[in-house]
Amino acid sequence: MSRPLVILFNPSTWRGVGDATAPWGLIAITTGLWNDYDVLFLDQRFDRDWRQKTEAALRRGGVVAAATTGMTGIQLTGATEFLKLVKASSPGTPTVFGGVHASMLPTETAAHPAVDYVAVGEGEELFPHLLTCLASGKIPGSELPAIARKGSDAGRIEYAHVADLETLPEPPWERFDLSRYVSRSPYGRMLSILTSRGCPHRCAFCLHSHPALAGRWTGISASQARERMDRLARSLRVEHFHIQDDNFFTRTARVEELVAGLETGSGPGYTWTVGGAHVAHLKRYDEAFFRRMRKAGCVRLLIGAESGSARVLERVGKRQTSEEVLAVNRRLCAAGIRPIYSFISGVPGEVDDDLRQTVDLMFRLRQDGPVDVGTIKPLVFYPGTRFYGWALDNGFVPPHTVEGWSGLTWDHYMRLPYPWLTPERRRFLIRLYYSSLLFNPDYHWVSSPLFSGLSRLLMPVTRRRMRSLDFRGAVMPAILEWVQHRAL
Ligand code: B12
Ligand code: SF4
Repeated sequence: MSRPLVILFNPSTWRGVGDATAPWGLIAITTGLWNDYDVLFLDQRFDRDWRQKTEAALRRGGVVAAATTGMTGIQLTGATEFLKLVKASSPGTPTVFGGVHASMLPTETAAHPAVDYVAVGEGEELFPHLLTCLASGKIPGSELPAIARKGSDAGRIEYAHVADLETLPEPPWERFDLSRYVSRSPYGRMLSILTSRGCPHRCAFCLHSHPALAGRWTGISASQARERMDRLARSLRVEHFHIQDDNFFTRTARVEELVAGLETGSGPGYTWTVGGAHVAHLKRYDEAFFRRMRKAGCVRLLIGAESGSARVLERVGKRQTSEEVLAVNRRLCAAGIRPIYSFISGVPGEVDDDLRQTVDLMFRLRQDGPVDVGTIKPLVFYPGTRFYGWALDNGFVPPHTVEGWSGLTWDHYMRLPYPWLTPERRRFLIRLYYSSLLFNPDYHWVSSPLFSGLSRLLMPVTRRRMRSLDFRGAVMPAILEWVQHRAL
């Protein structure tokens, strides 16, 4: 007799842009399944025939659940398409929605006609429990408080946590075709990975300001991280890892042990970038340690600088100062690690002077060496975050359907229902964003010789515009905006 089947679906992120990040969340929740279930794993970005495959699986029967993940924004379009297809083809097949968006808005997500169950929080232990219930024909009740369904009492839903990443078995990488998540990068064949989850900080725009997540951090050990990277490098010929942890540097001892292990001999044979670094942790390291990190393969760090204004940093709850950012920047540049920064605009209460200080910080960072100062991105108020509460108090009327949330991305900034921003202010923030993009001729997310050439040519104008915050008549930012909209 064939084993029960679970269908897992990863919806597309940006359509036109070749995002190849592996869906680690979905992969992680299969860890405990393989003994009892078969898994059909579909990724909308790669499986163009996902509809046919889903229908064929449902026709064969024995599907214990069809489940999707989803971040707020465009992924919700694919997620709901998938769930609707399942319900249209096989109304009796239980459907499950998990991941960040559903976890933040469980009752609303469960109200969707094509959703039976919402998995709230981390799924490694929760999902197998839910499947056991479904496979035996039971309706999950109070024994699974992190499962929401239609009519669930919002006050009783709990957020599921895994105790400690170190104690979880390694996800079964070999079960997946991970080669499709290996992409090209300036450092060779690149794979995104994670070695930790969570962050001890609570920046008001970030998911980690949600009460269920606040302060939590868990990571695999240095030796587990090393083994994971070595193994993936060997099996997939990976030359560069993009470590997408929210806050990789949370545990100093773990970082030091990992670096000590990797720096030996001629290095690990691959390089790595860290996608989530906070200056509050980086400031602990001196230049000598950064040199050791460079020897251990670290080539880039993506640092959330957010703002040059102390007032804004305080409002956000980002525990750092511009002087600290500059000091870390100098040490990283001296050690040969390339920093990439990210900034935000549209923070509640922000005035032009705050933005001027941000621009000033960007100019100062550039003085120390080859730095990608990054962009100043207009803030989107995501559900579950501290600023989301502020947005609701200030007239934001959120969508009330899953589909409605799919348009809530900064790419639709002009249309976001944020009544505290006039159309002129939005236009200004968008122009600032695209001008800041031009301020990065070698921006790693763009990597186009045409963009690099043009932005170098326009640098004197861009500098003037950024300094004066005057974008009237700015043609190039408008063209970039048009191009980006078409690509997304
Ligand atoms: C990789 C990543 C991306 C990738 C996409 C990944 C993908 N495969 O599609 C890229 C680079 C494209 C991306 C883009 C963006 N991202 Co992003 N991204 C991440 C990041 C760093 C890691 C995601 C991940 O793999 N996590 C690890 C896994 C293990 O966790 P997980 O996915 O949450 O899964 C667990 C649970 O949620 C649950 N689960 C998940 N799915 C399911 C499904 C079922 C059925 C069940 C039972 C359980 C379950 O179980 C899993 C294991 O415990 C997270 C931060 C983070 N560390 O999570 C941000 C994060 C998800 N991104 C975020 C944001 C804001 C964005 C952007 C808007 C950024 C921007 N300004 O442009 C864009 C939006 C793109 C879009 N809307 O399409 C926010 C999400 C906010 C929100 N409400 O959705 C996060 C949480 C960052 C943050 N700290 O605020 N991102
Ligand atoms: S430091 Fe980064 S990951 Fe941590 S709360 Fe702030 S923005 Fe989120």
